Amino acid sequence: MPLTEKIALPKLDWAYNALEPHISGQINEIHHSKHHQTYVNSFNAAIDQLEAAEKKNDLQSIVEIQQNIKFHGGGHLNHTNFWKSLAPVSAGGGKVPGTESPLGKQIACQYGSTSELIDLINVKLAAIQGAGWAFLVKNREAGGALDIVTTSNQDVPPAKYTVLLAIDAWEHAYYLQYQNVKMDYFKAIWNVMNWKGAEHRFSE
Ligand code: MN3
Repeated sequence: MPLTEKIALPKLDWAYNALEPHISGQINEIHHSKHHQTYVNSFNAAIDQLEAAEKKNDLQSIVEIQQNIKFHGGGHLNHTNFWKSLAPVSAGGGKVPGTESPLGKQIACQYGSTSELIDLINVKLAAIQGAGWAFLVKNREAGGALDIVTTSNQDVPPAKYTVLLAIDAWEHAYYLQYQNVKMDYFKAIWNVMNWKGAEHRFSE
């Protein structure tokens, strides 16, 4: 069955250069208008190809196309979560949840403090081999407990999780600015982390 509508590149809530100096405008522009757009286009093309292959009962193609759907569809979902996870400092980016907020309380309960949670996520980001993602998630099957999940390539977190924050650990997310020093990128990104959005998603 075809989808009822094509997926589209989401508009950003901020200008490409609004996260500077932590993430350069050049990175955001290429990342959004080229990389993410390619995931969108390739997913839409693969959905059409799947329909054609299904009509021909072409099993070999069906299997191959589904791998493309997983990769490009995952790329679209992960990047959509990534853009929502970022905010300019002027719009509250980097401002961690207060201890009185539900998310702040849950962080304190499980990790001690937001800075300890950030350190832990950075350790997991550093341990990703090759391309991948780290996510702060809420486990809806475990009473809303927080968890840190990493995935490879464009794999998405299991559906029982609500993504609160998504961090892109692919080289294309930092290389133009940070080159091989990816830890500097992982440290800098917390200055523009949209915790307000995370609090909203946590409370949904
Ligand atoms: Mn990316």
